[in-house]
Amino acid sequence: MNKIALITGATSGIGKATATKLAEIGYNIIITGRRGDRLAALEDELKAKGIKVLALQFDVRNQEEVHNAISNLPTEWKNIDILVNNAGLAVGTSPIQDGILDDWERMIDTNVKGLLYITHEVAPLMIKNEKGHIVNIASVAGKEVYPGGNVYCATKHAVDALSKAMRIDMLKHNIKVTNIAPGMVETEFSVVRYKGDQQAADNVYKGVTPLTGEDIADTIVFTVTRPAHICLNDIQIMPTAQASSRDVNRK
Ligand code: NDP
Ligand code: 8X3
Repeated sequence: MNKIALITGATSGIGKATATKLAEIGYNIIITGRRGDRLAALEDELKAKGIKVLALQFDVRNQEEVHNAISNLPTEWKNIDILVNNAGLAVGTSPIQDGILDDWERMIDTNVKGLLYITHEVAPLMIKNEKGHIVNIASVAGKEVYPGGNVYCATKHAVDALSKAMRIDMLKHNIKVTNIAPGMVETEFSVVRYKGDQQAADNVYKGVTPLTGEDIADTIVFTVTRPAHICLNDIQIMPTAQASSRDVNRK
């Protein structure tokens, strides 16, 4: 059996590109997400590359669904080598006093609690094998805060902290933990953040060449293919036209 990678949020953007690039170097892939039609289409695409694919449809916010999906993995899929904790989102850009509570719950439940639920199920499988690699997709928003970023930034600061904490907890089990902190990546991220307002989403990338999901996937492939004795702890990757959350060189 080839090595196995589980990628959360594989139906779009960074997760989809990562599933594709890991499949291209021979990993068998577990893809997850809520949208079943997207999962089925990706399953077919990846299988055409000659690897094995398992599609699991669940919401990372639902602890019971996460537990059932991972604890019922067929035996041959339990030896997960790589977990990419990618599922996540931003919703809204309101200042704190105008924040919509449901948006806050969605971000906290997905980006923090969802990541924890998955890791709580998968880490014991890796510990059993005394090897593995957990890649957490954080953000520049986990390194800085910016206007309207409040709760999203807080969730990504939490991911940054959890990456450091997991690295300590996993140390004696020979499990690597990598934190990846991208700047602007053009995916469905901004359409989700602006609740379907395509114009607002397009404005985020206006006048710059943003990163692509494939750029982040290339970085993840590089990270997980280092020799056993090397762990890349924390990678910040930005478009050349972006120095920080607020410093963007638009033409
Ligand atoms: P996309 O919106 O394109 O993809 C997000 C993915 O997360 C989708 O596959 C979606 O699947 C999944 N997802 C969201 N909520 C849930 C949920 N409750 N349960 C299961 N899956 C869920 O955005 P990106 O690819 O850009 O985002 C991926 C990660 O990268 C996120 O964590 C984001 O915060 C982070 N990031 C993004 C940046 C950017 O500029 N784009 C920059 C820095 C970090 P589905 O809807 O099918 O459930
Ligand atoms: C996504 C990047 O700058 O919108 O995490 O927070 S940003």
